Amino acid sequence: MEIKKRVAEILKSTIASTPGQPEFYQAVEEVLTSLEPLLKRENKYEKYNIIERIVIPERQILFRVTWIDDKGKIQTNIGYRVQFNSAIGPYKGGLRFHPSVNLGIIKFLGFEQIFKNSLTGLPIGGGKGGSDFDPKGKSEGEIMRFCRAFMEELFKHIGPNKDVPAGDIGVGGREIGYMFGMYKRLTNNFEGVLTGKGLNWGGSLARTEATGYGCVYFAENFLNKYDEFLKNKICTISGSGNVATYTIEKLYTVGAIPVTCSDSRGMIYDKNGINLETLKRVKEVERKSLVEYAKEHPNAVYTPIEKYEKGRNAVWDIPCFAAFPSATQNEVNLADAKVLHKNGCRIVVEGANMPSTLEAISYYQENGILFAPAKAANAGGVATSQLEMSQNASMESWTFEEVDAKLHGIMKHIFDLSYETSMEFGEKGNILLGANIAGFRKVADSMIEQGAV
Ligand code: NDP
Ligand code: 2IT
Repeated sequence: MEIKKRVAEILKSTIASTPGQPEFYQAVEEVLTSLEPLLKRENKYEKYNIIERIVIPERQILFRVTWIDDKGKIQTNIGYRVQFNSAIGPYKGGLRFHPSVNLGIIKFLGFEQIFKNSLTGLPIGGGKGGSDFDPKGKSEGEIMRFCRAFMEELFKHIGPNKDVPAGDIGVGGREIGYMFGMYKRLTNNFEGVLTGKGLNWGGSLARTEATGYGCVYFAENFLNKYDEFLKNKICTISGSGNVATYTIEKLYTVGAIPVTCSDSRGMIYDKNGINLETLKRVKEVERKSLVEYAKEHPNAVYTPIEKYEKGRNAVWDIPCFAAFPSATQNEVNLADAKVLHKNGCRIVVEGANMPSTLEAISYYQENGILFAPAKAANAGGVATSQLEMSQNASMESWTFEEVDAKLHGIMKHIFDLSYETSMEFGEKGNILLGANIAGFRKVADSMIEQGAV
């Protein structure tokens, strides 16, 4: 059968068998479409039914999380862990705590993670998990009780050679700490079952910074191919969490000027550059809204989301050379992409997972905007998680400089591999295609070698 038709057929059967998961279909469509040139060239993937198999998780775990709030009332949430693919290593991927979490979201993230992890060149499979628990407005005690309750079930399904979760939206060092404590209590094992741990108890230096730093390293590798660079360039960033903060930090190091950040309530435009110290204090320490940032910096412009133009993200109105969407999925749509282009944006670097809609991606590609897709650009986080696993397994701890140097090397490897693969398929500079094909090939070939499992 013609490949295009076969891909359409698999997409259709995926939709029919897993209703109500639009984000998952979007991720599947993006990956399968870029695989078409490979599938045309090599018939082994069809022969071994790889595409049909790879879109189905090896296992998905759904569980009730029951915990007690500060008023003594019993609260219930849903917990998820999707163990998507273990062809090249134990399942690896973050946990997201956000009210929007559902099975489709966790599946899209888990599916993307398979190829991202493969691209790093490290031995890690793909998985993702989380809960619809909303950490906003919860007390410290409630966060701890929720994390303990979540681990009370999750511990049965994870392990250092089985599945190693980490953070994602709403899950940072604090939550990893509470979950690790509970895992240890339940299993009586001190082992590297989670990454993003505290530095006193098995965490790796530079893991906190890794995703954001990695995005900037990736952008520099990409731009260097075109004799361009970030120095003295205006950059816009969405989000103000882990990824956004350390993207901003590294942008300053390379001499760029990061002028925006945002959260779920609004955005800041600080034309002389975001004040990193205030940002870290307001978001990491005080856990408050960016309104507080605006109060301290009267020159900064704060726009609440009620004031955004309908169907638009106001961050992308600010003219920039490089845009780093680093908050959440589908935060750059076609209308946003058009404004970025009109204002002369040269490159979009995805810190978040799937922040661009399929229409926005096509628009970048048709209009000469360099596109650094999430699974390549933001892979520095999970790669450094694997470095944490490696240190745990060998009972070593490496210096910040050692880990950062390895991260540098890994981001260069991911870029080179994606770029070379784009050339191999006659699509020079199409990093989306290069990343998808290179990430897929390693996993798919491993699946073939491991037989019908
Ligand atoms: P954080 O929880 O640290 O920060 C998330 C930020 O995005 C916050 O500023 C939050 O606002 C904002 N945000 C979240 N959801 C929405 C929404 N629906 N609308 C508007 N703003 C929103 O998460 P991370 O920085 O860790 O993750 C950000 C993105 O990066 C996610 O897509 C994640 O999957 C991806 N990622 C994370 C990695 C990591 O190592 N942490 C690795 C690779 C990718 P508020 O403060 O108001 O909640
Ligand atoms: O999306 C991601 O790559 C992450 N949230 C990090 C996963 C990890 O295991 O470090």
